[in-house]
Amino acid sequence: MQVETAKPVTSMTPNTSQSSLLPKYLEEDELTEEFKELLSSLPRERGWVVPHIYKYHGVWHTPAQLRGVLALHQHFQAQDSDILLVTTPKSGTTWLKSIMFALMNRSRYPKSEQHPLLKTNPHVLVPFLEIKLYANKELPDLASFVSPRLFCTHLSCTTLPNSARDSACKIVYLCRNPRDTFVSLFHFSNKLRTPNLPPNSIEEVFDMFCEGASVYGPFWDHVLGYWKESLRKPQKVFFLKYEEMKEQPTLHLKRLAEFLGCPFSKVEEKEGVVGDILELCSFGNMSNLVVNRGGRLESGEEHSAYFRKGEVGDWKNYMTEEMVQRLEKISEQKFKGSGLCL
Ligand code: PAP
Repeated sequence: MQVETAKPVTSMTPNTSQSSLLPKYLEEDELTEEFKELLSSLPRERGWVVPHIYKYHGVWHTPAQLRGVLALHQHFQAQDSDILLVTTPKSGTTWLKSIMFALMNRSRYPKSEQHPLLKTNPHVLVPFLEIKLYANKELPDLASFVSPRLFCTHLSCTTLPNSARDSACKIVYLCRNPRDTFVSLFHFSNKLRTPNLPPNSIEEVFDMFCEGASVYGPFWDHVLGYWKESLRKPQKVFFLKYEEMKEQPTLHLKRLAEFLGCPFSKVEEKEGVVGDILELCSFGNMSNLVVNRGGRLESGEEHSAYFRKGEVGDWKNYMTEEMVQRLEKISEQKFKGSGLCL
């Protein structure tokens, strides 16, 4: 199984003007009148990075994200052979992008110093649909992606394009416990805020997270939607938690390979291919690569912003007992009777 490598993007020189520090998909300029009208009809909340986020079909988006979602709905056609990696923001997207890229391209790039992941950031190799491919005015040319195409999205189950839901394309879903997800999102949002703006206070954005007002939130609805789909259609939706991947990476990588229809052969197992992929994609390795320590994505984010600690349980360093209790209570209420526990 092989997927086409998307073209690497050369690093952009950091620009110190206020708006240019924002990733493109977070900027609000150049919105059409029609789009502004749509925004004015939607519920609005203060944004964590940009001034406002808007609730569209039950999900919170920045204006630029929403523009990508609409373009995606209008133009993207999933193919039966497509593979979609779907994640809640800050659940380990970068990690699973690397793992899935390495897994699906393992015959093309066996363990070697030429592996694309050593030279190219995972977000370039496995692009986001709504915040990269469909984020610009021009529509993407997907002809260079060979089957099976591998894309990533943060879209909720309820806002996936119909073709993704109705086709036989496979979905790999990744989530993470709400405590670490929140802490990671808090840090990331402050990285994206311009130096001229004061950082978000943890208390303020915590309230917003609990109330569901975070990008692609409510967090609990996102996770629960895919959890239920994975129970209903286990052949279509593979549900994975960051914590279980951390705890038993070999087991889950093998399960993932089986789900995707490219199980490891006995010979591969004997040759240590599973371990090689995990080592290549490990936090220690990826975060120390020159490409990931410097440079930016075309959309503006520094590569290094995607590699902070990569641990389970960092929330203990940031959250009070009261905050933890509040999250517990919400999870209990939202997940009651579903069998889901995070
Ligand atoms: P995204 O959803 O915005 O694309 P995402 O990659 O999910 O971002 O978030 C980055 C988180 O994944 C960071 O978590 P932290 O803030 O708690 O540290 C980052 O450190 C973690 N991460 C990135 N790469 C890896 C990896 N190879 N292994 C484990 N965790 C990783």
